[in-house]
Amino acid sequence: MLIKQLKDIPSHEITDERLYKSRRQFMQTALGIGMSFATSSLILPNTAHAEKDAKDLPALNIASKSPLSTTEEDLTPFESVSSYNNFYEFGMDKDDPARNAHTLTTRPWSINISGEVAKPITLDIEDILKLFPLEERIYRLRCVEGWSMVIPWIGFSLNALLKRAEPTGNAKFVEFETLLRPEEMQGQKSSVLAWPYKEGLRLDEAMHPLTILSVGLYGRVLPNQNGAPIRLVVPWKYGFKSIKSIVKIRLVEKQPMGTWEQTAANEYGFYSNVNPNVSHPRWSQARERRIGDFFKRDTLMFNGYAEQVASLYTGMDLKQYF
Ligand SMILES: Nc1nc2c(c(=O)[nH]1)N[C@H]1C(S)=C(S)[C@@H](COP(=O)(O)O)O[C@H]1N2
Ligand SMILES: [Mo]
Repeated sequence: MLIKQLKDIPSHEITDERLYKSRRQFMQTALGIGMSFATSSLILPNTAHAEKDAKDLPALNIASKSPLSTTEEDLTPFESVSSYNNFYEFGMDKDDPARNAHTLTTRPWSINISGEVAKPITLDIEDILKLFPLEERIYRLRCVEGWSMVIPWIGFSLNALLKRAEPTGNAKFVEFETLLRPEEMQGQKSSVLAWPYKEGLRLDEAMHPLTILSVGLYGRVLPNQNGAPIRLVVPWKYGFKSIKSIVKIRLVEKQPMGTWEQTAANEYGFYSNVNPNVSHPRWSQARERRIGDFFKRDTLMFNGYAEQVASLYTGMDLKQYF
């Protein structure tokens, strides 16, 4: 079953990194580009529909810069953040989302919060933008594939939204769901994943102040390819937990099953905390390449947020609960 699913996944996701690199180098050579050229210049595709510049997008009203930001590292340029993406609803290659996500209409848009809550609510995105003061939060994002970025998100803590629905004592986990609209999300016409995309967090992870809902980056509304109009960002977990274009949030008693866990449970665990000591079966997680860099760097425990989040996992064997 797994093999069947995997045959649809592009080769760079299933070959190891050495092969991927040599394929890139082969492509560079084939294109007549010198090997000495850093991979970063090749990685960034030409995308006719992608915003060339953050200034092409509407600006957001930002109330403050969060003290929870990571400030010691260079930001990944807007052009890379908005052109090198994983968003399988728009295709499986890194440049597909920037090319295809313009078909998504992000208004009207609402998020429904239901399940184990005293006050189920549906909030319109315009009301969300009025209700919650927006902060700039600079976070590292690390994909399980071995690349990373540093992104100035605009958003607010998820706990502010969840508290409005008043979770009951039975709420132990939170499940998130992406929009299902194959007319506008061409990737949903393929069965490479079970749509709609879903992800889950434990309630304490969801309530942690570092966990945000993001509505923008670089001071502007989110480019569609980054999960417009609203997406999750959980900086100490692998990128796939940060689900995009959310329409449903459900508080539940039992641990929910995320789309990637459902696709390959031996590869993608429920927790998926960034952990250099626990390898993915096909890729070591010890090192990573920051987009734009040539050399790899060491991956940090909990992606560098150990001080804030390690206590959530006290006493847990993180090899078992990967
Ligand atoms: N709905 C949805 N959300 C998603 C994905 C996806 O395919 N569909 N990909 C995930 C993965 S694997 C990563 S690494 C991040 C990438 O976020 P970015 O493109 O904004 O950097 O989004 C995550 N959220
Ligand atoms: Mo990812």
